[in-house]
Amino acid sequence: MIKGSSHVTNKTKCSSKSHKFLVLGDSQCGKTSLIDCFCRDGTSIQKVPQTVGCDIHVKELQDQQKTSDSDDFIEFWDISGEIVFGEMGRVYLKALEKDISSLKGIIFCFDITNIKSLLHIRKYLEELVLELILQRSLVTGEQFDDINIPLLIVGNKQDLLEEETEFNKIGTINDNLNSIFDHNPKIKYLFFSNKWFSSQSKGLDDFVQDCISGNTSNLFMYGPKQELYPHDRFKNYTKRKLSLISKDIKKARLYISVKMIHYYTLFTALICTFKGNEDPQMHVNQR
Ligand SMILES: Nc1nc2c(ncn2[C@@H]2O[C@H](COP(=O)(O)OP(=O)(O)O)[C@@H](O)[C@H]2O)c(=O)[nH]1
Ligand SMILES: [Mg+2]
Repeated sequence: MIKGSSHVTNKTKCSSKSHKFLVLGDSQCGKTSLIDCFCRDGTSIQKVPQTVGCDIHVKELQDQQKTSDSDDFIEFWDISGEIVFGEMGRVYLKALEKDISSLKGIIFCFDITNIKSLLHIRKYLEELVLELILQRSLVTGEQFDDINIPLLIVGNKQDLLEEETEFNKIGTINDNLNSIFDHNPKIKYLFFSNKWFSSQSKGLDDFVQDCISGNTSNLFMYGPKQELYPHDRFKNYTKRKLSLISKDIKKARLYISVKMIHYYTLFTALICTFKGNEDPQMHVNQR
């Protein structure tokens, strides 16, 4: 279990021992409420302030789970659903990219009373998560295709699920997830409600622990090879591949220019030396 701790807004601890999780999902789907409950060890509060920009919720790890003597902690990057695809969202994602190797997992939230918020998962994965994976491959040198990040899908506001429609709703959610993820057996989702979160926290706790310890065999891993909507996927995949290639070409061009300057300088120096040696001699002979 993870030890209870604090909730920090717009603030991050500076330590190499942070384990980062990105919390994605549409505005008002319950991201902040979920993470707030989790960081307060299930003590639900009914009203959380609306996220303006990005909230970073911090939770400490228990002593036995720390990888060293330093203060290990978890950071949940909860970026407002309204801004995540805009310029401001880019700023927060760029900040996250700076320490991209400490990104341990992604929690995608949807509102079970609004199925559209689940369907938007494609956009979040294709436009944001693949971008982060691309950055990671550029920073760490890992193969773009081989990078996978654990993904947890969470349906919030379970208390609003009415008994009569619950069965149909779960069927619709399953159908949609199966069509998006091509019946991948590892794809799982959890339901949560901030009204009875303490009894449900184990699912989220287990996911976080597995991501941190690298015990990912039972988790769903999302990466460039994951089939999502084959058409869009192919388009985005090609776009990213081209961007990687163009970055390589830029690097190669820079390398060639530096080498050319180097050889040009060497060549000119040789000519000068040669001329410098020859000229006095010629003058002597002429005289
Ligand atoms: N009934 C119910 N309402 C919830 C639940 N979680 C969040 N809410 C409400 O949904 C609204 C948006 O929640 P918030 O956490 O700010 O969503 P965010 O914009 O995704 O961060 C708030 O009014 C919350 O009180 C839940 O589990 N059940
Ligand atoms: Mg919020």
